[in-house]
This record gives sequence, structure tokens and C-alpha cells, in this order.
Amino acid sequence: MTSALIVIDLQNDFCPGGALAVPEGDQIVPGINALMPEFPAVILTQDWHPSGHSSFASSHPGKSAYEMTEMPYGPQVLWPDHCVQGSHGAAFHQDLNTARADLILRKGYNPAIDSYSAFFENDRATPTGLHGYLQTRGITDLTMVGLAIDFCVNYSALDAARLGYRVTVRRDLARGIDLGGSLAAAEAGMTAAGVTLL
Ligand code: VGL
Ligand code: ZN
Repeated sequence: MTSALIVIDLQNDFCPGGALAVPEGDQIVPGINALMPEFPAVILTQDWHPSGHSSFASSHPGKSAYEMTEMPYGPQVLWPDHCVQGSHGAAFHQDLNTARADLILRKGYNPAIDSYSAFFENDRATPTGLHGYLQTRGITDLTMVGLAIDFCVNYSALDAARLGYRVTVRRDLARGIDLGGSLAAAEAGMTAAGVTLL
């Protein structure tokens, strides 16, 4: 077996002071850096939206951040503007060891579809290319860390399990947004899907 560490969205906008701050989001950076040498492959994901992205509340007149809306692909949370391509908010946390990354996978660049998962956009059908990358490298086991455990880590872990990877989420190296019980729901859903929560 070959394993990879997948670091989800450790970007300024998800850290305290950022546009969509996850409480304690910055506190996991040293532990993640320390974990990198244990893996033959390290992959970083980067939420990477064009300005005016359809997941931004500001793109929906009359709607506020954290409200739900209906998209052609299903229900979607509306977010504050965040991780706009090329912005400081979209950059990785300055202490994250990005030099160790084999691959930086950007997602959410399609203006019409959000992309929580590192594998598929929120239509659950449009691939990001990560599955092909992992398959061609012979990677079978994934350890996931990062932000947010109830959104992008959760969706990535569920898709990975469905695709047949052995998936571990390091609970101590992830933090959540917790919107309307999303944290407990995510943990229950991942466990039910066979994801190991450590
Ligand atoms: C995320 C909301 C919107 C995440 C990304 O990284 O969990 N959450 N975009
Ligand atoms: Zn986003």
C-alpha cells in the first residue's frame, strides 16, 4: 500500500481573522507540518474561487451569508466571499510547509458549481482529477487533515471512501465551522461510511 497525506484548505480565509474563519483553524498547522515526513506523498488542496462565485451570498441579491439556497445541483450554503483567486485570503497559512507538497490541487474555480470535495464538485459528478492522479501513483490509503472538518474534509473523506480508498481523518488535526449541527452530522456520516476518525 502507498499512502498520501491530504491537507485540506489550510488557507488564510479559514483561519482566525479570515473571511470564513474556522475557530482554532491555525492551531493545527504545526502538527500537520510534523506529520508530513511520515508520508511518501503530500497533497495540498486550495479553495480557489473566481470573484462573484455562485457560492457567495453577495452573488444572490437579498440573501445573507450562511443561508441556504437551491442550485441546479441541489441545496447549497451561501458563504461570505472567501478564497478569491490570487487574494491573500486564498493563500496558504504562512507557516504551512508548502515546500513538501507533491501536488497542489485547486478547486471551486467553476463559477457555477461549488466544490467542497477534493474529488468532485458539488454536483457530485464533475471530477477534479485527483482520483486519476492518486490511481496513477498507486496510492490506496489516505490520511486527511485540515479545514473544515464538517465541509471540505467531510465531503472529501466520503468521496474517497466511496471510490475505494482506505481513509483516516485525524480529528486532532482538523477543525470545524459547525453550522446547524454540521459537525456532529459530519462525524456520524464519516463513521457510517467506514472512515476512521483518529
Ligand atoms: C469550505 C465552505 C466554503 C471548506 C470551502 O474548506 O470547508 N467551506 N468553501
Ligand atoms: Zn469555498
